[in-house]
Amino acid sequence: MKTLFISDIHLNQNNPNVVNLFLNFLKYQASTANSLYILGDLFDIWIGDDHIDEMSLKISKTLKNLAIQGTSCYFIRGNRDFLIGKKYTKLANIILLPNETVINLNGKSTLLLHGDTLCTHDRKYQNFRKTINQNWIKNFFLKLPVHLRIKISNFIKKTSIISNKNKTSKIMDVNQKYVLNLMQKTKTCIMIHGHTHIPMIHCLPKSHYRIVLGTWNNTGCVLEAKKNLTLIKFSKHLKSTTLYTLKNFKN
Ligand SMILES: [Mn+2]
Repeated sequence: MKTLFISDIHLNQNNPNVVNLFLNFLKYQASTANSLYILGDLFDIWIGDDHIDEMSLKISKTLKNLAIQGTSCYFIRGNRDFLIGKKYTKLANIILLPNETVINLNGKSTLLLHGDTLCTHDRKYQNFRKTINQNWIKNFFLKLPVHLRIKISNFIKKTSIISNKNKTSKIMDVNQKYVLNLMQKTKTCIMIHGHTHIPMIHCLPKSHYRIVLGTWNNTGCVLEAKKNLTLIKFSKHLKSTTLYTLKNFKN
């Protein structure tokens, strides 16, 4: 029994190296697992299911093959691809999960989420998130012509990059207190998320763990759950390096 977790692949047709790295990962690594969980920001930008370009179509076909071959694939939306809808998830044969999902991972109650909602120190971002996640705004945006949606998305991305440059890493990181409260509220002892892009297994009090998945660029990052939990980095030839291991987490 093997379960894999990834996030923040940020697929973009202008970055074919990451696209190929991901396609290879699906074909040769993910296919050996029982389940694959993608915890958001699979795509760098998503402007609606009515605009499926060549790259996202290819990704959907490979994901669909994976499901046909027996690996169940689950998806939680990220802050970049929060507009992915039922049309695309159906096309790719991936199961869309709620933003916060609790699963049983080898007997441990585990909370899965993208991670942006944990960064509560960043008030400006949280307010922005709240605004754009309102249904009427999403529906309004999705009705705009494609070229306008691309323009707006690129503008938001550019503005956020500039604004993040002025924020300290503490502001952009997760709020520890919020994390512990959320784990208590959801009765979970493991939390797995992405978004902050720095892979790590954080040990929290009372044998609780927060696992952060890494972002993809020249290398990919995956959390493999078997008897141990292993955070792995791998290159395009799928040569892998173990970053961190949590041994016998079953006990
Ligand atoms: Mn993100």
